[in-house]
Amino acid sequence: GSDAIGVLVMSYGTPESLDQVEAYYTHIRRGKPPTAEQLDDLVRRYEKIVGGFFPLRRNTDRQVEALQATLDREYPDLKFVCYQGLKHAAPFIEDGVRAMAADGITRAVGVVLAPHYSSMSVGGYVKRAQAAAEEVGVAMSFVESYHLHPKLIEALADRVRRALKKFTEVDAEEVKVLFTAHSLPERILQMNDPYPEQLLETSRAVAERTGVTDWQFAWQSAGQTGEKWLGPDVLEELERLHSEEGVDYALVCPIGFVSDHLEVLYDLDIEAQALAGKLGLHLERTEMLNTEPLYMETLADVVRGKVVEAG
Ligand code: FEC
Repeated sequence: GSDAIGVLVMSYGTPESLDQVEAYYTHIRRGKPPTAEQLDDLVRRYEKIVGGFFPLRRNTDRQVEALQATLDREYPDLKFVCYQGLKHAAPFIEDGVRAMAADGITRAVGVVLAPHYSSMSVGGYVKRAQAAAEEVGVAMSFVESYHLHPKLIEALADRVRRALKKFTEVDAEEVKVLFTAHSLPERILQMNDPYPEQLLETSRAVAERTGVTDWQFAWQSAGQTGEKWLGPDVLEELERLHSEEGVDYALVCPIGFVSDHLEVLYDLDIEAQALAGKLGLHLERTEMLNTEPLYMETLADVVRGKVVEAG
C-alpha cells in the first residue's frame, strides 16, 4: 500500500466530441436513449457553446490540476493524490476509484465540484464512489457540502461586486440580483432534502457580504421529464419581474455551479440573454469560479478536514 491519500474529485462530466453526445445523454437518462428530437435539440445547444472543445472537459482538468497544486502547497506534510471521477462521462467515478486502488492507495476522500448537497446530486456521486471503493478495498470518506465556507462566500461576493459594476447606467441598488441553481424534481421536498435550504443559505451569505438587499432565488435548467420541477424558473421570473415589478436591470449569479459549461453558457448566456433582449432588460451574469484560488483553497480545506476527522 501507499501512504498517499487519494482525493476523488467528482464532477458532472461532458462529451468530448459531438458524436459522443448521444451516449452521454443516454447515460444521464439512466440507459434510456433520447428520442431523435431530444438528441437534435441537445446537439444544437452544444454546437452553440463549443468552439472546438467542450468547456466543462477543459475546466474540470484545470480544476483538478489546480486543486492538486493547492493541496501540495497548503499541506506539504500530507501527500494527496487527486483522481477524476465523473458522473456521466469517462473517466467515470468507478474508473477513478479503481485507478486509486491500482496505485496502491488504501484511504481516500471524495469531494464533488458542486457546493450544495442533494440526495439526487451529491448523494448520487457518493453512493457510486462508496460502492466502488468497497469493491476494491479503499477506505473512503466524503465531503457532503461546503456551501457556507468563508472562502467560497468571499469568492462569490467578489464576483457579484465586479458584475454590479457593469451596470454603468444605474446605481447598484437598482439592480435585482437573482441567485440560481439547477432545478430538481419537486419530490425532493418530500424527502426533506437540504438542497433548497443550503442554496438559500449561500444566497443570503453572499447578499450580506456584498450589501445587496434586493435579491431572490430562482431555479434554472429544469429537465423535460413530465414530472414537476422546483420553481420559479429563472426565465419566467425575469419575465414576471419585468412586467409586474418594472425591473429593468438584473444580475444572475449561478451559485449552484462552479464552472463554465452548457447550463451557464447556453441556458443563461444565450437563452436568458435572448429573453432579456426581447424584454429590453439589461441582464448580466457573474463569472464562474473555475480555478479561482479561493475556491481551490475551499476544496483543499474541506478535503483536509475529512483527513483530520478520520484521524
Ligand atoms: O456542459 C456540459 O456538458 C454539462 C453541463 C451540465 C451540468 C449539469 C449539472 C447538474 N445537473 C443536475 C441534475 C439533472 C437532472 C437531469 C439532468 C439532465 C441534464 C441533461 C444535460 C445536463 N443535465 Fe444536469 N447538468 C448538465 C447537463 N440534470 C445535457 C439532459 C438534457 C437536458 O435536460 O437538458 C434530468 C435527468 C433525467 O432526464 O432524468 C435531474 C444537477 C446538477 C448540478 C450539480 C452537479 O453538477 O452535479 C443537480 C454541469
